[in-house]
Amino acid sequence: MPRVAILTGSESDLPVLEPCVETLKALGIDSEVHVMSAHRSPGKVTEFASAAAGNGFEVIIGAAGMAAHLPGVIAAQTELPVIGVPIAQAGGSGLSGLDSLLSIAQMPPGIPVACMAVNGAKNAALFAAAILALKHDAVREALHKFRERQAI
Ligand code: RP5
Repeated sequence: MPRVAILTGSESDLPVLEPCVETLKALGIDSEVHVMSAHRSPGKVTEFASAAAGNGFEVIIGAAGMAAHLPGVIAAQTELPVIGVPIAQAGGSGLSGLDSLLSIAQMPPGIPVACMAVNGAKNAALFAAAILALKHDAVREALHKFRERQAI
């Protein structure tokens, strides 16, 4: 089963990420959620990101709010594709996620991060699935069925 790591900057982000976990599961993709911060636990991020490919992960989703450096810091330490989810929480920074959106989207040339919409957790799962579908037939079929089901 393909494996995705979901890393997020705080336990307070976890409710926003539920649709990501659920969507990956529905598509038959194994995922693990870990809380670690580019600012508060940089050593943990380095340890995880640099070992992720060797540990069998194929895609990493990085979610964070405010000055959201986590996805970029992950991407700097792995060649796996990294999908960023800017987080906006009720009562958060006051910038409604624009701060995290720009922090993730505006990566300098050389280290890309795929940036989803603010709180775009479900799309992060679907984008991860699209990447995995290039290699895994079961994911390609599951994604195809999902797209058929949501068609109106
Ligand atoms: C970021 O700071 C986290 O990703 C979270 O969105 C935000 C606030 O974190 P807490 O103060 O709730 O832990 O690093």
